[in-house]
Amino acid sequence: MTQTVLPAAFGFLASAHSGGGPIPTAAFATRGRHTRLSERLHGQTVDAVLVHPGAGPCAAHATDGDVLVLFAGEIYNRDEIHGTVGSPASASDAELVSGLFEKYGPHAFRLVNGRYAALLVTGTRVLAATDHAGSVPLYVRPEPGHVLAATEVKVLAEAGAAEGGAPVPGPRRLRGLPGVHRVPAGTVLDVRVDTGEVTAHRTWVPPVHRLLMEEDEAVNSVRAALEKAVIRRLPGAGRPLVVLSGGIDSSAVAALSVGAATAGVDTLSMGTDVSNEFPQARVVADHLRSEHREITVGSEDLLALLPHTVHAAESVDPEVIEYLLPLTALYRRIDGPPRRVLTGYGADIPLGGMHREDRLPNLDTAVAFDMDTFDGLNEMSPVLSAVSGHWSTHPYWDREVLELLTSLEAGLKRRYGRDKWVLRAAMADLLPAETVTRPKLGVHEGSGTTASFSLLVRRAGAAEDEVAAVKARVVQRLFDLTVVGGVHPDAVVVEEVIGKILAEGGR
Ligand code: AMP
Ligand code: PCX
Ligand code: MG
Repeated sequence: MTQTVLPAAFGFLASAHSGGGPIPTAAFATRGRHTRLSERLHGQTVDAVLVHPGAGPCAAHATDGDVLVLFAGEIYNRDEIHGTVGSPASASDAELVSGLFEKYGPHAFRLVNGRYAALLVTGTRVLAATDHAGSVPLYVRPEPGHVLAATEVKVLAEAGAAEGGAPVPGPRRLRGLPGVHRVPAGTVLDVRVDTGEVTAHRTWVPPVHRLLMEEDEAVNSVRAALEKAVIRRLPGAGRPLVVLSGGIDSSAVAALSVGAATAGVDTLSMGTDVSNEFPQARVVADHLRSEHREITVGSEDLLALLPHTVHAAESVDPEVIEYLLPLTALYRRIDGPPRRVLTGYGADIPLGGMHREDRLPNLDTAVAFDMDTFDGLNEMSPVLSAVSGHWSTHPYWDREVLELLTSLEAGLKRRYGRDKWVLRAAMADLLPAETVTRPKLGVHEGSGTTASFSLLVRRAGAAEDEVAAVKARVVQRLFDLTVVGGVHPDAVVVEEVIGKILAEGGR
């Protein structure tokens, strides 16, 4: 197999300080090699650990004069950025950010279409930046004279409570972790290291306007944007892996990958002993002639991975954890060298795919609500696959694709009685007719995950009307144990956690 091109780093921990300050141990869930660096700039010193795939030197940092950039993830509009900063084609993503900063200052991050978290240290400031979707989580703990930042919050939990510091505008605090703040999606937090003072600048907001378009124009725009996003996610040689459910979202990604990847494409489907969608995925794999594999996970084994899912995603949203549990199980079963994994995740958010009724105002309300509330759920976190060394990327949440899909008027999303009509029409020539027309269940339904988790809670003694509340408390408790408390997920027995919660009753 040809070498897969992966991001220079998957994550980092950094400590910027004007005086001293301990750096916590880098207890990432992300698997990879650790590269340490220590840089003395004019006004502060930076100690950092980058976690990265592969054995070579780590290119995820760049220093230019008094500017240091740490960069986890990857940029998808490298060509445009080269054009504006005039950097050599070989420039790393960290160097591109450094070049953009020299020209635009903190507005540099408004120009990047990527899947990344970045830290830029200069003068007495630390800029902590997320991509438009906040798809690589980033956390900061600012206090006067010392700023800690990391792509996994469990790493900062190790550092203990901060001793105060200035109030932080915008960013949400974290459950059980005083002094730690999450950088919101599409935001640069500008932290003054000497005072700990923080200013937040938005670099992206979800579109709230809607576009009226002729059918053909909408269909062609969606096809072109998605194709470009897939191509940009397949740099250089190598064989991508598409996680394929057989629904329109992931089948479209698989079809466009087959067109773009010269080395061929692998597809992978998961199911459980309770339920699977293997036949639907097989139809697509046969049509595309991908190298296809099916993985069956027992539902007991699946539920035993709840602590691992919360530990990796660092999310306390019980629904999101149900979506991510089957994917976590799937990623953990991908063995061998690090892979580049493409998914169809997120298509249903701007297209209103989970909203199964006909009225257009309600559809647009659902889209607007989901676009207003995705931030902080961490559902696209790369850590989910990085625990087994793989890099995942989600073409529907490419900045250009997401902006287009969100802004299309609702009647292009639901049309002729079909959900996600514009996407289905855009892919009609590349996929079997039955794939293009079939409505599909969500991953949590198709794999039986929601039902299995409900059954486990019911068996432990919860009444039917308590199930949702108990699930929410289980997920919170798993967060407290594995993310805040540092307990290894292998050491957590889900049944015991549920039992304790039920024994505590209403508390
Ligand atoms: P969904 O929107 O529920 O289909 O799930 C989001 C994404 O997760 C899909 O677009 C696929 O990339 C992936 N996925 C969902 N279900 C499966 C499955 N059974 N096997 C492999 N990948 C899946
Ligand atoms: N999905 C959806 C996203 C889940 C909804 N998230 C949200 N509203 N923030 C998708 O792939 O678009 C499923 C399983 O469906 C995950
Ligand atoms: Mg979907």
